[in-house]
Amino acid sequence: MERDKKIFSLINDELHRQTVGIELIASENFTSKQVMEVMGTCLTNKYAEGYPGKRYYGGCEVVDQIEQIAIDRLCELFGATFANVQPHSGAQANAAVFLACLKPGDTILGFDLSHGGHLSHGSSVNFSGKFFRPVFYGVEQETGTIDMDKVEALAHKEKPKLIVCGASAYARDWDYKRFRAIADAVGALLLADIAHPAGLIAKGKLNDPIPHCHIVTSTTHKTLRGPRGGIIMLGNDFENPFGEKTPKGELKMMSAILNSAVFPGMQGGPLEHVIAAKAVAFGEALTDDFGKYADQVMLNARVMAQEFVNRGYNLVSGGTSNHLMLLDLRNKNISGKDADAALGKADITVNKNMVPFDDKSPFITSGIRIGTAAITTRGLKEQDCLQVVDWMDAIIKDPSNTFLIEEIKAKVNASMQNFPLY
Ligand code: DSN
Repeated sequence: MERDKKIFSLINDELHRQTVGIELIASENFTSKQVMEVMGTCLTNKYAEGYPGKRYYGGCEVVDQIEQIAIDRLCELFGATFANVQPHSGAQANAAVFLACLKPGDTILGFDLSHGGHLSHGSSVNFSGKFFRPVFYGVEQETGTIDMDKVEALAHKEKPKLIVCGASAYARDWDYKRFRAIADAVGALLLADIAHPAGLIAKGKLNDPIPHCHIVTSTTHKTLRGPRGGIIMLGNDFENPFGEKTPKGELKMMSAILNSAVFPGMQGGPLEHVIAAKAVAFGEALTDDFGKYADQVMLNARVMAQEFVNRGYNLVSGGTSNHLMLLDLRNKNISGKDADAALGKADITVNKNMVPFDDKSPFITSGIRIGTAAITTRGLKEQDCLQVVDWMDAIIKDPSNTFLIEEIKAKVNASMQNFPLY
């Protein structure tokens, strides 16, 4: 069969783009070569509806082993007692949890999208906000952080069935223990969506949700540096179905209920090529090297955040405790959209982002979100991060100076040659 030149040529264009630029989108990363290789294998040909040992198709003896390895490695990585590695994405994982635990119209308490939350935690434009009754906590205007007393008061007022902690643009750690105390007090289940910080949590660099949250979901491709996909985990709450910790009788078979919520509830056949790549990524994350990467991700983020502060930038919450920061550009006289576009012209990729209490629309925004996972994978260290901030600051201060942007772009491209991608 003739090779599809058009598509391969476009893939080459994308590889070039990723190679020459500085990737600062907080939800992106670069997988290892072997993770990518595994995704492009014959495993994509296989249908395997069901779970290892309980499939609806013949010929699953090999993929059964692969999926079981992925499950076992994931449980080892996070100290989980149960894992489902089939969700196609984080949003699918969350949807499966809602399907398993809620009835239409039930109340969910999540983090406000406009304060840094995620669409799938109850936003009105997402199914989670249409089928359930969402209420939201947010951050304080003065501090940019969550006031747990206010979360507690809201939970007592609204009596949610499910509380969600986790975000897409929150630069601080989560008090899972306090969230659990609140959930217990109002009889709610607690879900942590750790899509962003998963790789940092896996290596013990941030608070651990597993001992405190009934259910934990994540994506696999952000700080965790795996293929695009989702996962669901349980800690100890449902280990002893009849024990004191089991919150509700009908949830005593939680692992079975979650499995059937993913398949057949939300999805059909699992993507075994992606599950195999997840297994490879979990294996990589179990190594000591991954711990060093996690440390460097956080160090790079702290160095960048401090440098932005030194240069007069307002950061939501004043800095960062994880891999990302949210710059409020309102004192810089430029919108998130325009900053994103100007930086993009110099091959520095960020995303425009609403800031809490934003007066601009989600298409314009007052902020940009910056993350350090991808540049850290690439090998950038603290000094390199200072240089990146210098380039960004120059462009943000003078976004229509095409000569300056071209000059910085050339420097960016030259500098990235020192950090080979593959
Ligand atoms: N919300 C996206 C992000 O963090 O970029 C992921 O769904």
